[in-house]
Amino acid sequence: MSFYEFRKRILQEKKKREKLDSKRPSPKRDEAYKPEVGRTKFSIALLGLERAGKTSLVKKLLKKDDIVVRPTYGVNIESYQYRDLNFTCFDLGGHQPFRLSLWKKFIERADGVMYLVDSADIARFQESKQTFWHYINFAKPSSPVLFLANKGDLPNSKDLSEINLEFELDKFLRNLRPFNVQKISALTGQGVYEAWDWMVNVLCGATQWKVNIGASVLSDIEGKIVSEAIFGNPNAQAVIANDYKKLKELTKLFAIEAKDSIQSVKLEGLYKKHVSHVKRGAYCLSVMIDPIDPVTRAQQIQIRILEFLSRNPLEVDQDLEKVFLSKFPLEVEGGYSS
Ligand SMILES: Nc1nc2c(ncn2[C@@H]2O[C@H](COP(=O)(O)OP(=O)(O)OP(=O)(O)O)[C@@H](O)[C@H]2O)c(=O)[nH]1
Ligand SMILES: [Mg+2]
Repeated sequence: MSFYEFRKRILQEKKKREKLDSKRPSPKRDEAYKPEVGRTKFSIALLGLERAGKTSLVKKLLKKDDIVVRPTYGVNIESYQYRDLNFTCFDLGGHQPFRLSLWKKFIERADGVMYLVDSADIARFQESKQTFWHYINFAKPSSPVLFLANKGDLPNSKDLSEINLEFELDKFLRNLRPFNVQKISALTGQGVYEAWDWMVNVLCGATQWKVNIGASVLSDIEGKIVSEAIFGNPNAQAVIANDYKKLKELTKLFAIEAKDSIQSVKLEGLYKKHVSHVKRGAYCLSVMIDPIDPVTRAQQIQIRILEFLSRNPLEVDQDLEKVFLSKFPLEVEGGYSS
């Protein structure tokens, strides 16, 4: 069968399926994610345009380094065992005919979704963004979604903050599902296991859907510190005292760097911790979080706090820890346990 005949056939099938789908009840949108304790089998759908690196990721996980990757025709279904758990990976072909004919039914079945983008292929960001936002609607309302900026080994790959802005990932702000963004390289393996761990932890309920914030600094756009806080008990505070000093310096530098942009986000590493900076309008807010926590979640919370502060300027000199914990008690864990 020629490619065009094949395409014609799947478009016909797609029309038939859409007719059937329109008769099905739509899923509830208000169910929060609840992990099922004791469950050991999960399915993960791997999505992304062709050449994003889905098959390479599966190959890396399965340690099949000797296999040459070829474009996926249809879907590869692979079993992967990790930490006594069994995963069925739906490695879907990214070419458009497969997106149209196959993606929806696999996404609907999957317990978790991973979306890969080639973070060096700027020319296809728009297409990838539209594809992501279109197909993510078919995921179960509560299933975790992990957005993977792949090909992080390439020198021209975009960093996480640029990917966040390009793909408008802030929109997950109003969404109940667990969501995270990570940078990986399916070729070198960089970040691959950390990414898988996040998905596994969310599916098994090991990671609460919370962000553990160790310290926070609010500055104005000149870099002048307006409010600051180290979270948690005095012991934990002593442990991070040095990092906290560094956090203040980094916040100032970020404020100066981001001065001319209306909004900006950046993620930096600090000894075994992450620092996430967010700038909106007149303020910059930085937080120090554990690398295991979802960075995107931290940034979403920061953006909401900045929006809150710009509506309520009189409360700016309030204790920052109180602002976090009173506005986001179910989402923010104050202080590190160490
Ligand atoms: N430099 C670099 N190349 C990568 C990386 N991941 C994948 N590639 C290359 O990108 C090309 C496409 O990779 P695939 O794994 O086949 O991509 P795919 O998303 O499965 O593509 P389809 O099956 O067509 O949907 C291959 O040449 C890979 O070697 C990466 O992290 N870094
Ligand atoms: Mg493939």
